[in-house]
Amino acid sequence: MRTTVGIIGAGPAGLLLARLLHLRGVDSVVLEARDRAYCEQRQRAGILEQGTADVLRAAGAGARMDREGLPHNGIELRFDGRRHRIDFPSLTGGRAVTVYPQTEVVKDLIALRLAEGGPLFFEAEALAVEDAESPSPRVRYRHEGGERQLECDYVVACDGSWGVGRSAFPAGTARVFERGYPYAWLGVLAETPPSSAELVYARHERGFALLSMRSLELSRLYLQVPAGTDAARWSDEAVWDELDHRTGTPGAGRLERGPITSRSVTAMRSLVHEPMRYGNLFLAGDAAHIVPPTGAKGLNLAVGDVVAFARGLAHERRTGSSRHLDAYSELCLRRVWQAERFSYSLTTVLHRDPEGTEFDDRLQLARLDRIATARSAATHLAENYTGLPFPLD
Ligand code: RFL
Ligand code: PHB
Repeated sequence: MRTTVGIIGAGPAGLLLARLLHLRGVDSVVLEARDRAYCEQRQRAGILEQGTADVLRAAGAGARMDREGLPHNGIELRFDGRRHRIDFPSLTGGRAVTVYPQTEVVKDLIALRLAEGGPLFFEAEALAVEDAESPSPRVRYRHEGGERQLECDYVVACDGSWGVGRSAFPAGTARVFERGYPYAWLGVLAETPPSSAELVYARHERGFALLSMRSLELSRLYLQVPAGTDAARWSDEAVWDELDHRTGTPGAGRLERGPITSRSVTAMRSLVHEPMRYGNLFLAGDAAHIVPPTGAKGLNLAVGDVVAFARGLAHERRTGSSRHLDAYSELCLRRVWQAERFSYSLTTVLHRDPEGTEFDDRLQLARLDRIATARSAATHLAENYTGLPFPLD
């Protein structure tokens, strides 16, 4: 099989890239290791930056998001018995975010891809990218019991943090910058209306807690837990009690409890793979970088990468100049490092470091107090949370 762009992975990055290329008249083939139901049900992100929502609309993938997504104009910080709201539009010249689950973004993009008739193969696992430095790189993959080859002009590995794309960089051509954190998130999905209209980020002596949502009927809740925690060891009652304890402030009321339908523990790490290109192989999304989830940046970074690739390729086709495509890695990495910085900073100001000292506690409170009292500090948070400009914007 032959195509212009071979895309590995049908997560948000791969699916959106296929759609953006289709709209620019560029053919592509998407190879996805898992089945469709798995891709559509994997519980992950919930927050779309302003720019991400705009890109989905421009790609014709925004209709259901605009009907069912929830526009959010702010978040609430809770710390030291205080509640403080950050109002996005007034601090950013009108920008906001949308609560629309990643599962739904993925469903919408899969439906569009199948409707437009573009090739999307499920249960097609890429095994290796070969001849990446040549003008015709290949993806070797397994599908329907046999091994096959996809010949391409470009390969974009959108295969997440454990994919094969990264391993096609020969030794010495890339560097990985990485950082771990001594804590993790226990995330639960609960069949109960969100107890607050906006997301609540709480810093507490016993650890961080986040009250989020998937819809007006479904809550998504997170607790900081020690790295390596077994989710099964937390009873439903213990989860609710701890959420109440960490998010409770005078006047906040108790959380509305409901059945917990899923639970999982997510490790926290930061990782950047530099560069994001080798020859005609490009990395996009989690394949190139990981952020701790606190800043809600992962999916939005993935969108920025594939927008940059699609714009760069379209520019080359239109003008014959590979200038933008050549700058892909550099342009994406600038935005990636800004998101790494923001995610790190929000993570470390809100989580309890088990090795931390009382001095660190005081410093956290001082940083939060600054956000609550200085417009410049609140503006900084709001600008980063609602999203910095995409490459080539
Ligand atoms: P994905 O979604 O991991 O998709 C990669 C796809 O590639 C497939 N694959 C392969 N296919 C073929 N051959 C192979 N060899 C393959 N190897 C892998 C996989 O099956 C999969 O379908 O990566 P992508 O597209 O880069 O998207 C990235 C986002 O999924 C991720 O950054 C976000 O979910 C991160 N994230 C959040 N991001 C936000 O922007 N806002 C949020 O609110 C937010 N909350 C979160 C999050 C991630 C979380 N977890 C679980 C890590 C909350 C959590 C708890
Ligand atoms: C989520 O709803 O999954 C979510 C929201 C905000 C975050 C992280 C995760 O910062």
